[in-house]
Formats: sequence, structure tokens, C-alpha cells
Amino acid sequence: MKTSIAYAHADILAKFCVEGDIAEVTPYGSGHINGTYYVRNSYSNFPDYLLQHINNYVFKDIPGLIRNIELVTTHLRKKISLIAGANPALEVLTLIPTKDDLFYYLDDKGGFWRLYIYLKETNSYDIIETEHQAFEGGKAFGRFQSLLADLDSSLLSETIPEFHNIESRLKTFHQTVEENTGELVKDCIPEIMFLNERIEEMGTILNWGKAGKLPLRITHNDTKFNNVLLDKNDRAQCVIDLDTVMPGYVAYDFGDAMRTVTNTAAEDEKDLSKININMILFEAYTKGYLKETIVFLTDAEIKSLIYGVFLLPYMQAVRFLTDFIQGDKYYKIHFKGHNLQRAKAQIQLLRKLEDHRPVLEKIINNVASSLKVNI
Ligand code: ADP
Ligand code: GN1
Ligand code: MG
Repeated sequence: MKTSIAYAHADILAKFCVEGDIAEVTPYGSGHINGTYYVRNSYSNFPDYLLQHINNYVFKDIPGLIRNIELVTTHLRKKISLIAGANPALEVLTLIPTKDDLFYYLDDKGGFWRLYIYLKETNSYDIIETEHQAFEGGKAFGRFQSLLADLDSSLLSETIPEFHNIESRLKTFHQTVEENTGELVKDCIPEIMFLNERIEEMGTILNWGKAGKLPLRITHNDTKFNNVLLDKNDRAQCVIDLDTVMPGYVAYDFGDAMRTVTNTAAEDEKDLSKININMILFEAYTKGYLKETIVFLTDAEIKSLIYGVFLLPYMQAVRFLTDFIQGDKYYKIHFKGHNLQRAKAQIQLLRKLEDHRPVLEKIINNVASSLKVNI
């Protein structure tokens, strides 16, 4: 690599096997966890890169996390290279090694960094605009689960223990509320009450899992819509943000995606009257997702999907509120009270979903039945 001009993070980038000549490094994306930077190459025949400062408050075992990503991307690359017309270089994340041949760099302040090839001419959406995007996103996350179905899940480490375990999330939430009786808790009494009224129903997936009714599979666990890259024609290209790929229940991925797919407003919308459910997008995502997964999902898993649709906004509200009361240690915030605003928006989304429950359930069942006819 040549270095023509001064740019941010030059010392970090110098540790990686970067090709070409870096022109500039700029903050990028709207993720809540990692620090992400777009690294522009001066030469168009060399790649641009995506540099990430991995959050080590959130992820306690970063070498384990990187090993998971290596395992998952290697497996995906192998499978995708067997599909006619597919291109693993564009459809799977590529980690760049350091000069010490590791896939992360640990700086002298204890910060962990990684570098990916930047996938050009792609879009990631915080809010979906079209039915086609929703369908393609569903296909991408469905295919992701399908391609990983034959990877031995015992090889993966749990990057965040009990990540989607609602019992343990609620335990932490209740402890946090008990230990903090001050102003912050007073600000969210209606939200706490709302969440407490739904504890029993939100345990359904976990209880079915414990009873052996649902198989544990390799799931993505962070299927927010901006974690899939669509190409310039809005076709599914690459599933990204692989930090939480671990064993899980498929309904978690389905429900987490629907939080962004169906919501007519932003995840943290302040004006709650803007939050509504877009049924057309719900149906389009379901069609894309089930098209890829219907061949292997069990009847119980299909039945569980609707519970995921309610559980994930609920769990997200629990997590945002916990972080608000704990003093905003986990999620990046952009203003004081941001986590409370996010929790209120997720609660409003859940209310709207509850209002439409029979229709949503019918959509899932109809799509599943129509696809099963063709198996
Ligand atoms: P976070 O964990 O903070 O959400 P992500 O890995 O999701 O971090 O990256 C943040 C954003 O950067 C993504 O939403 C996407 O817009 C963009 N992004 C991530 N990886 C790539 C990539 N390889 N190529 C192009 N854009 C990417
Ligand atoms: C975080 O990293 P990002 O922004 O894609 C979080 C998810 C939440 C999401 C809410 C590791 O995702 O679990 O659903 O924010 N990731 C982690 O927007 O906690
Ligand atoms: Mg992300």
C-alpha cells in the first residue's frame, strides 16, 4: 500500500494487508454498536474497505467472535460457489487479514479493529420503501438460514450469552428497576407497566424451545433491515453484521426483521402517531422468507413465527429501557433520553402489531400453505 496523504486511522490501516492507496476515511452507517468507517481507495481497480472498531463493552470475546465470522463466511462462500450464476465475492463478507495473519488487530489501547472489503453499489435501508425490497430482504435472511443449516452449530461460540433469552433480559430489567429508584425510573413508569403486563405471553417461544418443540438452528440474531445489502436494482446481495450469528430459533430472526419491515416510521420515531403497520410489506417479506425456508421449517416453527413478531419489539423495548435506566452504556445514543424514545417507539409498534394480530397470522398461514402445495 502507498500512502499519499494523511487520513484518519492511518496507523490502524497500516496493520492490515490493504491494496492500493487510501484517499480518505469517513464515519459510516447507522449501526448502534460498532464504530464503522468507509475507507476510499484512490484507485478504482483496488477495493474500498470498511473499517470497524468492534465494541468490546458489548462483545467480551472478540477473538471468538472473529472465529465465528471466519467459520460462517467460509461455509457460505463454499455453498454459494456451487450455485450457478452466484458470486461469493459479492454475496459474502470478506475479512482482510492483518500483516500478522489475523483477522483482527488489537491496538495498544485495547481496541479491536477489523477490515472488510466494502461492497460497492449496494444499499442498506433503515426504512423500507418498496414491496420488492421487503421480498428481497426476506429472501436474503431466509437463504442465510438455509445455507447455514448444515454448519455444525457447536463450532460457534456464543458471542453474547443469552442474547435473545427473554427470561434473562427481564431479570436484568427488573433488577435494574429495583436498584434505580430515582428520576430515570420515574420517567418510564407507564412503559414498565406495559411490559410487565405481557411477561407470560412473551415466554412462548422459549417455553416451546425448552419443551423440545422447536429446533435450535444457526440464526443471524440481528436481522434489522439495514443488516442486509441490496444491489443497485434492490435485489438481495449480502447479509452483513455477523457478530451475533449463533444458535437460535428462526422466529427470532423473522420477528426482528419485521420490526423494521412493517414499521412505517423509524425505530426511534418521536411522533408516535407516525408508527403504523404496513401489511403489504409484511406479506412481501413473509413471501421472500418462506420461499427460501419452507422446505426445512417444521410446522411448529411456522406456528412460532407470529410469536417472534411480538417478542422482538417487546424484547427491544426491554433492552432500550434497561439501557436508559442504566445510564446508556450499551447502545450509541445521539441525545439524552434517546433510549427512552426508542423504547416508547417499540412499545407503540407492539401496540399496533397487537391490533392487527389476526390479519398478520392469516398472512403467514396463507403464504405458508400456498408454498407448501408446490413442495
Ligand atoms: P453495526 O454492528 O454497528 O450495526 P454493521 O456491520 O451493521 O455495524 O455496519 C454498519 C453499516 O455499514 C451497515 O448498516 C451497512 O450500511 C454498512 N456496511 C457494513 N458492512 C458493509 C460492507 N462490507 N460493504 C458495504 N457496506 C457495509
Ligand atoms: C443493535 O448493531 P446493530 O445496530 O445492527 C443490536 C441489536 C438490536 C439493534 C436495535 C449486538 O444492532 O440486537 O436489535 O441494535 N446489536 C447488538 O436497533 O446488541
Ligand atoms: Mg448493523
